[in-house]
Amino acid sequence: MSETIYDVPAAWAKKAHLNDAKYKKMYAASIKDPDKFWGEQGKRIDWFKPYTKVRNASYKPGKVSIKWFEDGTTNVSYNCVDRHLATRAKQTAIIWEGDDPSESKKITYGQLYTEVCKFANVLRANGVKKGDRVTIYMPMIPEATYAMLACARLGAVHSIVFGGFSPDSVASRIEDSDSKIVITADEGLRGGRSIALKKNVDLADAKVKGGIGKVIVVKRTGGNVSMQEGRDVWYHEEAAKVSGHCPPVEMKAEDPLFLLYTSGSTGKPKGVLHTTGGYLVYVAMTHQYVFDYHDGDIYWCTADVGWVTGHSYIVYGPLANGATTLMFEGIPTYPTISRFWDVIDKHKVNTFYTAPTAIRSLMGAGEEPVKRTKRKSLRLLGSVGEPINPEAWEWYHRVVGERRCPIVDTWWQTETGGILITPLPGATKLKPGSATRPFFGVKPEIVDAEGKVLEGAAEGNLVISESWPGQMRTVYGDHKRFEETYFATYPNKYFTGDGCRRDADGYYWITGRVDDVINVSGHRMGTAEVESALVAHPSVSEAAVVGYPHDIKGQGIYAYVTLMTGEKPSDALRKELVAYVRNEIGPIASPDLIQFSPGLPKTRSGKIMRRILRKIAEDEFSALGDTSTLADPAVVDDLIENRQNKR
Ligand code: 6R9
Repeated sequence: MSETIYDVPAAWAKKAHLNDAKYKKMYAASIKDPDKFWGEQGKRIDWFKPYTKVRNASYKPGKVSIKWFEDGTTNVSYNCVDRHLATRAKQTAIIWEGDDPSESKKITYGQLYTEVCKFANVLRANGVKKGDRVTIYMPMIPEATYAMLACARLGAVHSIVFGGFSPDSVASRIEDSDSKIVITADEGLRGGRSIALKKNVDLADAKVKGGIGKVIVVKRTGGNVSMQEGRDVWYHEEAAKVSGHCPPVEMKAEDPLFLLYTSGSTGKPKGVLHTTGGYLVYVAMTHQYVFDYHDGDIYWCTADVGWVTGHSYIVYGPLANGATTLMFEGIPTYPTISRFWDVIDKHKVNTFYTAPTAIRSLMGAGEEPVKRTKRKSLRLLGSVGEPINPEAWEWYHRVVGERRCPIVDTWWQTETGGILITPLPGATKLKPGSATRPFFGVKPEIVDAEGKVLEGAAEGNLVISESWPGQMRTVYGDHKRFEETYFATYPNKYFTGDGCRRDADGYYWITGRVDDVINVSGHRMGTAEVESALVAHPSVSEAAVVGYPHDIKGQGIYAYVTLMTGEKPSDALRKELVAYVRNEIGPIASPDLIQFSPGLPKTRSGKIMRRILRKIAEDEFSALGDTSTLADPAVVDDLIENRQNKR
């Protein structure tokens, strides 16, 4: 395979924190003596009581336990806010860019301190204590960050639910996390359209056993909402009653910081639990090195705080480093398709971190909408969420970055807390489509189906064989599920669920999920979740969902649906099913294609053979493989004949 290699630009070699030799030396040291390496790195945050133990992690079957810096105490909110006050009180912490380009504001570290303290005092006045879970269902406004840091300040555990999720999804996450309180806004605003967040919380309340105890409502649009006496309070009214000081609670390194629900192969989304000390050390360090952060940089990650990328690289990593982080409420195409580039010019953004799906959709509009902007401030580009195809990479590099900006293609997961495989600007030569090399302390391995570790150039499943401080600690309330999902497939290794190839230069190329998770526009969706939403519809008897290649989204959702006896397939029913799934889970789960099929390919023991359904959805009829174990091979001919065309 011919591949282009991009050298480190000369301007970068001079100013970057790292070069290739330094990377190699530090990497070797991090693997040889992790205790020493992380013992030093842990000092990048402030501790109330210093740790004496660094790492205490075991992946042993039945005994998985992960602890870092366990006897130290600290507070995340203190590290992201208070400790910067002496030197940065007047420096901008957050640049907020509203959905409407006429709306933006800057929040200094001094103001951030007051806002976070007020929010914490409001939470406390409304009954929140250390260890309580708090659900946050918010648009991309500064109050979302204040709320996160306020929880951290009190030692409460936040669980953010993405604003695009349905009332059902909100309800099941509130119930699973046993949150007594929800923070929301009257409405969100995206692309000129409002999203009825408060109304969704009202609808969710009816579905939560015992109901929601308390709802704090931030006023964003001033839209009409109904407030329920005794349950709902306005944030601005509560905030007017409290002081702008609130002492941070002393937390143990392994006390929980947040829960974030993510989709897996089976069952309901799981609550990924991250803790205090190790997580903060890891996100601060990766933010510094991966984005080659220097004081004065204007840094923009376009994610939503509802996803892990927003947690680690809009809020915690940048703020721990005293950076200026840009928070964007809107979408890339509103009011025009030049919006991203206009915002870069408006705020003189130096580092821009986005998702391949956004790049592919903007690519479709050609170069002109980019070229009409200057982008002179840009120095570094980043990508996250899914494999970036080399065409999109090249376009991003050539058109957006005018060949002077390196691209960091960062591979990681909700579970990993921070970036694990990535180029480091200044140190790493780039190959379009490759996440390149492991970050410090990360030991990736490629294994075959039997778990044999493959050496040299190889392709197989990606596992990580040592612990790193940002790693998730458990599935909330279900440690057994944690062990079974991540540590049972390949004993003594963390299984990522991703396929991967390592080339002769030791570069890693992520090939996508190898389990029943599909990645739609960088968002994870379990096929089982979409299937259970479909079969809940009265006309549906059975459903099987797979991913298929989609030009913009990366993967689209392809659903095979068997109807109840007597139900007739129709376009109207197809539309109804799409709307039904949107309503059950949220718009990101909408099936792109629905094929009505009288039967699904099953083994004689009744197991659906997804491999075959995947191949049909991918248009690879010649590669169906062995179909001899099928109970009724004729089903396959019907499926091929009636396959849905790609849009
Ligand atoms: C951070 C985030 C995780 C899954 C992961 C993988 C895919 C993320 C990627 C990538 C190729 C990259 N993924 N970054 N694949 N190259 N640079 O996205 O977390 O939402 O949990 O998704 O996303 O398949 O396993 P999350």
